Amino acid sequence: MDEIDSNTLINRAGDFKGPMKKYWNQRYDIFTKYDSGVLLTKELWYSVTPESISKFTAKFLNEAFKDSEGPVKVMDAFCGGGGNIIQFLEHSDIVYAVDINKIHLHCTYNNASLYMDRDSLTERLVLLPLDWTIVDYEAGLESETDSEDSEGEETDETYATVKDSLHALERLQGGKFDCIFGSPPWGGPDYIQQKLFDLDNLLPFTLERLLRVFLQFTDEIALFLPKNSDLDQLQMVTDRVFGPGCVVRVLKMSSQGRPKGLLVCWGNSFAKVALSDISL
Ligand code: MGP
Ligand code: SAH
Repeated sequence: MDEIDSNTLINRAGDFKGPMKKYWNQRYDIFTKYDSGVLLTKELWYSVTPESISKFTAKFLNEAFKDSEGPVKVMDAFCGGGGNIIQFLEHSDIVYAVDINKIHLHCTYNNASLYMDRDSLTERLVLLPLDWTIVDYEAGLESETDSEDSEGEETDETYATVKDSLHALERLQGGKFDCIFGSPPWGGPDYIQQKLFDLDNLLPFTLERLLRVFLQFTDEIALFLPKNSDLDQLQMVTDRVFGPGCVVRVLKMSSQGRPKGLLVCWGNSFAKVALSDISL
């Protein structure tokens, strides 16, 4: 039985048992600089976006927003181990990295610092602990928890507290984002056991709720979703959230010739990008 906790940092071949072994074997596809000191928890090992896909995603976003006024500002709503963040930093100006898990925010910072100098990170990377479940898309912000309850709340070394989340939301509401990207949890390696992945099973919300929450910040949203996602359901959710006739663009993403996931994009800026304009 595999007893390693999902928040444990693992980095030796012997730590990878059963279904986890393949992720260790793919470590240089996940981070080409793996040997420079990459930090990943067990959960991150199976969640990080492989580097070639993150690179393409960041170039695709850059192409979509290159003509926007001012610096290009991107939020990764589930930054994890920084796989996507590193490439957003290469191709955008200001990058906000959000995650519920402070260990993961630390991994993001550590891993990004292997790819670029710390001065650049200080100027262009904003790390925010935030639990998205605090946001209620119907009532605006501050849903399940009253902000006054957070007064005097104890600190938590692993997960964002209510106070952390409210503070992060204040920061996020002050900024105009060109787009939000996110690779939310799919429920772990067993996601592939479903013939069609039910998009109501994404975490921490259904796809519909996730989109409604993100629409409070921007109309341009890109998600990295399971390769077996139910595309009929995707269209239905798109119609419900954005209205019939709205285009959702779906790109199949592979690494080393193997399909890994779908880059799913909503918004006019994504619709107009010609793939031939993206250098690979
Ligand atoms: P995979 O499908 O579990 O493995 O993950 P792989 O290597 O495709 O297996 P194969 O046997 O089909 O070759 C593929 C990629 O999907 C990972 O590298 C992650 O980028 C992403 N991914 C996988 N899982 C289980 C998750 C998850 O739970 N959350 C998120 N955000 N991404 C995941
Ligand atoms: N794209 C990332 C991996 C994302 S993994 C990379 O390439 O490294 C998904 C992340 O979602 C995890 O780090 C997890 O901590 C975070 N997460 C899960 N529930 C969350 C919530 N309620 N609010 C914010 N982040 C959450």
